[in-house]
Amino acid sequence: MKLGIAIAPKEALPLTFVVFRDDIKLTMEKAYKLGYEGVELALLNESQINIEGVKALCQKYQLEIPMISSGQVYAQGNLCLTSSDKGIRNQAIARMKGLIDVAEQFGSMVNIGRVRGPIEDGKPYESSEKRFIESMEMLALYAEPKGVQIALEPVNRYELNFINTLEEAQQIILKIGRPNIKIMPDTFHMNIEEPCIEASLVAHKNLIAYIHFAENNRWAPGMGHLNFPNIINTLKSIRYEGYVTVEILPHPSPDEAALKAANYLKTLL
Ligand code: LER
Ligand code: MN
Repeated sequence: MKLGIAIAPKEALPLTFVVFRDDIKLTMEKAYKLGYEGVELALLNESQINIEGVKALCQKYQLEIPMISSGQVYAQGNLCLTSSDKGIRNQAIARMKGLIDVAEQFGSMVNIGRVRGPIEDGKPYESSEKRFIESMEMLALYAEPKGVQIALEPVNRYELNFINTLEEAQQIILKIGRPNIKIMPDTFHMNIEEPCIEASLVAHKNLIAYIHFAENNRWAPGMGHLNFPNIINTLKSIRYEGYVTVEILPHPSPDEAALKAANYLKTLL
């Protein structure tokens, strides 16, 4: 398994769950010094980074960009894939295609977390689901020739009322039927939604492509009550070899959170 850390450009809203919201060069240097192997970039749109510049930083600091994440597209851009407003839906699809183009440049995946959007109030589940399935099919077909995988992230019920568990993600992936859509568990959400974190990881092992690590309180692993030794042993037992990326609050400070997470997880991985 490889260790990653989620970061965002300086302009990102505080709602983004990243450790560092700062100059990308500075945070990539910090990630490298702390022993992280990759950085997940949370982007609002494709023009937020200079691709060649970030490629050079990846070389300099021996870092990969395993994931381009899209939480800001929903949190800041208010765009989502289930919207009954066709204009908003099309803008969300266009925005995600832009992020897929960025992902192609770095050999990254792209995540679909909150940007999938909610089941709209008072409207039937099936119509939101249908819009989501159609949008995902379009995105998967766009991403496929670029070699980009799309990672669908179950999110807890207090943040979104659509796709809360790994099983719900698996069922909808089967309905979409595209081979480049996988599951991206996040231990913070799993702690709220899954009957047993370890059992759910085992049951969905064939679809898991990437993982977010955060404590029950969204602080760094080791600062809450999740059993990370057990979770990591389970991931080893299913031969998971992808990234575990910390997506945590900058508590007590960004530098301390990044250091605590790295120190704790390196001994376990
Ligand atoms: C938000 O809670 C989260 O986990 C993100 O990765 C999903 O957009
Ligand atoms: Mn997450």
